Amino acid sequence: PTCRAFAAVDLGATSGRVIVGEVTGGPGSERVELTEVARFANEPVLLPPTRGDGPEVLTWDLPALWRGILDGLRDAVARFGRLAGVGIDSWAVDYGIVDDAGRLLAAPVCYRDARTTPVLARVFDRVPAPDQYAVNGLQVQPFTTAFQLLADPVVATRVASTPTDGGAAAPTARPPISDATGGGHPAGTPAGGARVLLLPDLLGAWLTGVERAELTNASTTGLLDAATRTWSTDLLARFGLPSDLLPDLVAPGELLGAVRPAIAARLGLERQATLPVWTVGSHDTASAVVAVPLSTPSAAYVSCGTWSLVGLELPEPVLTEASRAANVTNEAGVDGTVRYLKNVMGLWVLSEALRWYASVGEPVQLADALAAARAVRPLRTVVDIDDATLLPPGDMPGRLAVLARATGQPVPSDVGEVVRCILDSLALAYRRSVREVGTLAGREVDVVHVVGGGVHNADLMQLAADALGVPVVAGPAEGAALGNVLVQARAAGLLAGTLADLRRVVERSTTLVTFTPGATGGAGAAAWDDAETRAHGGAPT
Ligand code: LFR
Repeated sequence: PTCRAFAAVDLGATSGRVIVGEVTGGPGSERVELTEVARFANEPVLLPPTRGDGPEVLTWDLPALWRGILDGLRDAVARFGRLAGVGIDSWAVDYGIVDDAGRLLAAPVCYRDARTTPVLARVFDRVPAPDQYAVNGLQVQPFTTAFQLLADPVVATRVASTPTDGGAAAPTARPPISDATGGGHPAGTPAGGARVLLLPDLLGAWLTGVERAELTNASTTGLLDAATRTWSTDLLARFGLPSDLLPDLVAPGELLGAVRPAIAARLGLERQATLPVWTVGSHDTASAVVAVPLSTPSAAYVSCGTWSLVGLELPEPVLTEASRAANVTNEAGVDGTVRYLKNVMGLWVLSEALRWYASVGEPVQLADALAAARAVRPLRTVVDIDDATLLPPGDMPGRLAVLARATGQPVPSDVGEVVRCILDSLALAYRRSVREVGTLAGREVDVVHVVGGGVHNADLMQLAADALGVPVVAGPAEGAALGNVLVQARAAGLLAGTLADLRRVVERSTTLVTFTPGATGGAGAAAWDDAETRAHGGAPT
């Protein structure tokens, strides 16, 4: 019989998972059944310098992730006997650098590290933001891959050792934006032929020996042309980055390669000759959007996890000045679609607040924190949850207090008040963002679908419906893993059709829950309008 089980490796900022999706049912009635085979922690590690008093660097523990992936795949093989494929997705923008021989040169740095701060001051002088957006259509975030590359000493060495790069980026003519060249590698040393691989591409290359840049994640680098979906040689040159720094692009839904024999042996693959690795939407948000069971032509979505990605699926990018000014991003989706969305700071603020309470000796369970929040007056204190101070790890209650004071509102002091402030402020940001993307794309949003772990948070789902004033349809929770499996299964020939067809499979495979505005007597439109004013420091009404 045909093997119908696909392993999705889905890496999030707090945990990694290996989830097997089995395709069941015949043509027109297929379903995908997910089984979580392995879950492992993803804990960034601060690495100190060996000399001087420079800052510590926040890095990803890639060896731990790799071990978790291999162990998880081995368990998947043991449990399901055979696998029809593997696909990898993770958060975006972060990368590893490999040398000429493909060896990893340094621990990948976490996007929440502050290393790009000095670069950001210069990069927009060199390449003005409107020029960047006209080509890449990308939101400005301090962690965009291009900015990280300009802050990366290994890349600086590579740039210095590249004699000319089409003229425009010749180091003598244009001093690099980066000032990170202090590493002291002479030109031509290992960094000379270094290549940058986004994390899922790096892991895929470890599995198969094939180096590619998957398109959806490549669109978060700042170096992809949003219209042509090819690397922008123009932006690479203007940033002073060598044009051969990045591998060739590959679309989602292709065969990347077969798992190498040495690794296959470690996975216990005795019962099959080869294990294919398929390209998927390797940006987790791209895979999650595949699994959004969009129910109307004007439906919006929220991919609700560490981040909340709030937006629309569009056929073409929106590259207008108004769109740039609103910092809406045009990221590449599966099947040529555009993920037109805003990054809302997300459940990170909640999980980091709870981590903070635990670290100061006041641990609190999520369920208890949510119960305490329920008892607090709605919209008591609302902040701009996207404030840049909330990006790095640290004291979330303290930072929320600063924002509350700055906007003349009561300071959230106990756990209930802090969590209430976070949930209300998230819902408020969903409202703001859905309106913004709808207006800029010319769509009147009539329903909002939520996928990702956040769908388990019924308090947040009801608040979102109240704030948005339209129904919120919650599910599936494992959006990224399901989207990952769907694209693999189609590539392998077990499913067919367009994204709309794949989304019918999602509907058949999941129980969706609808939250109706006002169903539990929550705040109405006027109260949310007032909250919006207060969050931005306007006088309370
Ligand atoms: C969500 C996500 C977002 C991206 C952020 C950083 O997990 O991938 O889409 O902006 O993480 O990579």
